[in-house]
Amino acid sequence: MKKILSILLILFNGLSLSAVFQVNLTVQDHVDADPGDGECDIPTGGFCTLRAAVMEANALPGLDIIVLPGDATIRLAITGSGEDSAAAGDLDITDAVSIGAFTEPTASFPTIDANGLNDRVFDVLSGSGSVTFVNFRILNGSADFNNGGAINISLDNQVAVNRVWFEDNTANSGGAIYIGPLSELSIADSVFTGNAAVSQGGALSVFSPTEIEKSTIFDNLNLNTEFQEAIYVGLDSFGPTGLTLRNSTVFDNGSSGIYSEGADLTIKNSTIAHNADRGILMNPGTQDMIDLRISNSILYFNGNNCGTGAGVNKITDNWNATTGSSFCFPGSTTTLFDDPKLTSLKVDAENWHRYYRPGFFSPVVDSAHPTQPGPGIGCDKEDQRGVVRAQDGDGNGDARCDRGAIELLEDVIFFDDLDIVY
Ligand SMILES: [Ca+2]
Ligand SMILES: [Ca+2]
Ligand SMILES: [Ca+2]
Ligand SMILES: [Ca+2]
Repeated sequence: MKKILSILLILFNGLSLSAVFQVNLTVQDHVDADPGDGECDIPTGGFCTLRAAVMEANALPGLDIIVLPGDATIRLAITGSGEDSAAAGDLDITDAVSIGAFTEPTASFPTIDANGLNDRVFDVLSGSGSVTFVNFRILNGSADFNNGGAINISLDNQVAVNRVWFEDNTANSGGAIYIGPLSELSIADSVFTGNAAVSQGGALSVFSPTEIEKSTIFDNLNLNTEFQEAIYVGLDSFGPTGLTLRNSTVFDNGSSGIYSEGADLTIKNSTIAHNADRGILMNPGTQDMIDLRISNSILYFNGNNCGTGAGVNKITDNWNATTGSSFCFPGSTTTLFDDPKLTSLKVDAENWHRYYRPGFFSPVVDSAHPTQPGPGIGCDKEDQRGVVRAQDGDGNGDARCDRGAIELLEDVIFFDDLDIVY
């Protein structure tokens, strides 16, 4: 939060061209009366809706800031898909913008509800530049014959998603988010649940370099009859692609967790569990060779934890742990077990993240790569919840990172869970 506040202050103080629009009407959906006059105001009453704010921010050159009110449900209701000026259907973004409830606590995050819009929520059109979404929820976006139910990202954009909850969004590809070629996407501290896609990526479909960290991805659906996955990572002939996943939990998706078709995967300190079919599936497609780099991670109780076709270079002798076979994780540092001794599903105090925490006697505690937190093969400095790594979870006086998304706290060892059977 401090980081977001300081970024805001820099924006307020440093960029005189930035306009700040405070949304103050949420129960109705209206256009801006005069985009480009510097005022976010609807035709009558002098109010500012989210739609009017987006139209005004598009019309003003340069980065603008749209502040959403806390404890509000913003209802989008002006229908008309295929329109590209944010006046109808989805909110088209054509210029750099930051949108969010920047200073609100989690319990007061606003919800953008697209039920009744019959369109996706945000369409980041080509060349918008830097676009940031912070601190809110997106529900019920639908791009049923198109891509990206909540957010669609076209060429030449750098999109950051920070602490956003995506639920019940649907699309042909990328139920919540679709990113096409030649852009960048970074997602942090976010949750994807209940999203669905017809062809690819119940939660996300990515065709540009994408980083996901400290996020929860569960109960997303994919309705095709072939490979069905929560996160689809695709190949694009115009530019780089690939997915990096760190300190995140991917579970209970129907039916697989992550499917890469021709793109590299880098997975670090993540937990991939209870997905009905595969945890990870990789296929080089038209590529000669793609890389699977996975370290300090746990894959367990998926229908099949990990499968790859020929042509996948497994850079995996890196302190992973898995049930069943070590097919994807050859190497002496892989731990095979029948049961990782993690807790049943936990919900954090803010009802935001879900995760499986190691029990005190779990083999994943203090057993990640011995390098201290930092770049390279070692763990990151914080786990999925923001808990500082490394903690001395096994109480032997030597603090070392745990495998998986969650670091066992030193001071909870006396509260080990009754649901773990040793
Ligand atoms: Ca205006
Ligand atoms: Ca602008
Ligand atoms: Ca539109
Ligand atoms: Ca530890």
